[in-house]
Parts: sequence; C-alpha cells; structure tokens
Amino acid sequence: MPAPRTVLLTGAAGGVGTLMRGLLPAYGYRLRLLDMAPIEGEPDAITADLADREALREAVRGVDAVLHLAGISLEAPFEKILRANIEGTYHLYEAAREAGVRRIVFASSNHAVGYTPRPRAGDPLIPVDAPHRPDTFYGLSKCFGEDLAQLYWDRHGIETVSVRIGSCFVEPASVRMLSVWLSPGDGARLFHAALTAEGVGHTVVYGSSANTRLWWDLSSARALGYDPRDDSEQYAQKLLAEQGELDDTRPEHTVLGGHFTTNPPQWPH
Ligand code: NAI
Ligand code: 15L
Repeated sequence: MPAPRTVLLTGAAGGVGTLMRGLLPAYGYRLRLLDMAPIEGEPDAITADLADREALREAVRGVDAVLHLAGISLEAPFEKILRANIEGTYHLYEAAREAGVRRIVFASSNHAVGYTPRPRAGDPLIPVDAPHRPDTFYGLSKCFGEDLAQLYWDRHGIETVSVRIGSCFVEPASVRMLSVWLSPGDGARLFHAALTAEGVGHTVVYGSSANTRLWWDLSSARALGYDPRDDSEQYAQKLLAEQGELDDTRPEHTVLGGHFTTNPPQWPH
C-alpha cells in the first residue's frame, strides 16, 4: 500500500484531534478535518455529526485513509453512546466502503478491557488478545468498533488498526496514567505507523509510550514500525508525592480501567 497522503481526521476539534492537527502534517499528511463542533481558525473543516451519512460520504471522497477519533470519549447514557459511537462508527465504515477507502485507524480505548487486572511486579504484561472486559457503555462501544473493524476486513478487505489508547494527554495526571500514558509525540508516531504499515488486516495494538511502569504488551504496535521515544517516569516523583502508590484495597486501583470501573466520568454534553 502506498503511503497515504490525504487523511480524514474525525474528532479533529477534540483533545487528541487538536494535538494530531499540530503533529501529523510533519509526516507529510494533508488532513481533512471533521467534527460536530466547529474548529476555530480552520474554515475548511467539515462541521458534521457522524449521524449525517451524506456528510460522511462527502468527507471520505478522495481520501487515502481515515483516522477515526470522533465520538463520545467518556461514559454516557446508552442511547447517546449508541448514536455517536456505535451507529456513528458504522456510518463511517459504510461511507469508507462505498468510497473504496482501504485503511482506517480506529481510536479504541483501554476501557474495552478495563476490568482486566493490572499486572503486579513479576506478572506478564497484558496481552493484546486479552478478552474484552468493557468497564462502561463507552468501553463496550469500543469493543463494538473493534469487532466492526474485523468484519469490514474479513468481508470487505478494509484494513484497520484499532489502537487501544491509554491516556493521551500532554502530561500524565495520575499514578495510574504513569503506566498507560501516550505522549502526544508517541501518539503521532503510532498513528503514522498505523496509517502506513503494510498488510495489517485488522490489527489491535495498545497505545502508550515506552513507560517504565508499562502494564501492557506493545509488541503488536512495534510490529507496525512504532518506535516510542517517551517514558512517563519523569513525572513519577511528583505524582507519587501527591497521590501515593496504587493501593490494592481500592478496587479502582486493581484494574486497568481505573476509576472508569467504579465512578466513570460522564460526558458533559
Ligand atoms: P474528545 O472528547 O476531546 O474529542 C472527541 C471529539 O469527537 C470532540 O471534538 C467531539 O465534538 C467529537 N464528536 C463527538 N461525537 C461526535 C459525533 N456524533 N459526530 C462528530 N463528532 C463527534 O476526546 P479525545 O480525548 O480527543 O479522544 C479522541 C478519541 O480517542 C475518542 O474516540 C476517545 O474515545 C479515544 N480515546 C482517547 C483517549 C485519551 O486519552 N484522550 C484514551 C482512549 C481512547
Ligand atoms: C479514555 O478512553 C478517555 O477517552 C480519556 O478521556 C481518558 O480518560 C483515558 O481513557 C484514560 O483511561 O485515562
């Protein structure tokens, strides 16, 4: 597959979308932006809801690949998750199929496997074939997205890399995030690898930097050519001083998904 040049970036107004708008053009991509929220300073961005199938047909026309970040990124009532994340992702795949787009990178989440116990010292890292253990309706929608991607590969030959992102922010904000942090620079490196690697079929990868306190196996990401450069350890001293070590008497500290398993943050809209 030739290196994709024009990439539809859905969710371009969001946190990760904004970071990637800044970082991905350096890899040679021309980004076509889409979000239901307008994007200041981007007059050409497409303002559309994932429910708008006609707008998605227009948006995918002529693109080489899609980086699909749009959707509800926290917990919400099932009906809202259904519309934005489940139906919305289906509409995107249908538009891609009709337009002959061959590669999608799907922003899955650690919350697809959020009830997986976190490894303790000496335990093996969490493998990429760990069974789905969604911790929320939000996590469940990411399980759906991964299975949808598998279906569209098996039935229609559309390739997807599903990236189970840990915590992609400028800095980690908790002791848990020290283990799952994806720096913005490594995020761009990982998405670039996912957009360009040959013969991915449907590949699931974990999305994090090369953190000293890593909980999961990055080998399927590295097999795409991902070479992480960052490590959250530089933030460890400060976060541990503020928050202390993870405490196994607290259920949210015993599992990968953290507080999403006990008191999930709610989508505000
Ligand atoms: P965000 O909430 O900042 O951005 C999501 C964007 O999607 C928003 O700009 C929103 O307007 C847009 N959106 C929501 N529903 C839409 C719809 N129906 N139609 C069109 N646009 C819609 O989220 P963030 O942090 O940028 O995450 C991006 C993606 O990565 C999300 O899919 C999220 O689930 C996933 N992810 C992010 C992680 C992180 O650490 N930031 C961790 C794991 C997964
Ligand atoms: C996610 O899936 C969320 O979208 C993001 O806001 C973070 O909370 C992240 O997971 C996390 O687990 O830290």
